Amino acid sequence: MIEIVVGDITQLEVDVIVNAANEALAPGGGVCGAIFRAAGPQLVAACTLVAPCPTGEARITPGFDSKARWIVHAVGPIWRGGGRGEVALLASAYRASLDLASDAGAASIAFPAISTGVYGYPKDAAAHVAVEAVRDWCEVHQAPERVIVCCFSEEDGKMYRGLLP
Ligand code: AR6
Repeated sequence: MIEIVVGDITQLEVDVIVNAANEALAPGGGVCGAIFRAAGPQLVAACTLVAPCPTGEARITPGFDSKARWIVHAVGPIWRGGGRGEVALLASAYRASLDLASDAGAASIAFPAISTGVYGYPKDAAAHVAVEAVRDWCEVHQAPERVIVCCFSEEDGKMYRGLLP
């Protein structure tokens, strides 16, 4: 049910790409920087209309100049050792993204490994949360049919594949 792809999320042919955003929905580095570059300047204005976005939630905007029809901006938690609700907040960010994509009528969605860069969430722990949250959501929803996790390195891709049947 979950597909693992290694590469740059902005190059994927999907209806929705998910951004690992900050609460202000402001342009940033990492995958966020790549997505803002791909979408062009209109994305900044669109984000100000739907910001702020509390941690664990998500917002949707058009994809503008990117290949995607929509961009879902999901705010994952900053890792603070694991005792500050990080697991629940990360799972919630994945679920909120799927809800928005589903409501928009998207048939496909691609996620990056939310929170595992600048926000410091340990990669293996985040992968478990991501896979479980997506699986649980897909068990009770029809669309989007294709759910992709886009890993930025072969090593990350291996780790995710190891969690799938
Ligand atoms: N395609 C797919 N994955 C990528 C790409 C890409 N083009 N570039 C990086 N990654 P991060 P966070 C991976 O730091 O930890 C931003 O400034 C990367 O290897 O982008 O949620 C925001 O504005 C890592 O595994 O997001 C926020 O302020 C993953 O994407 C803050 O960083 C997430 O790393 C969010 O931090």
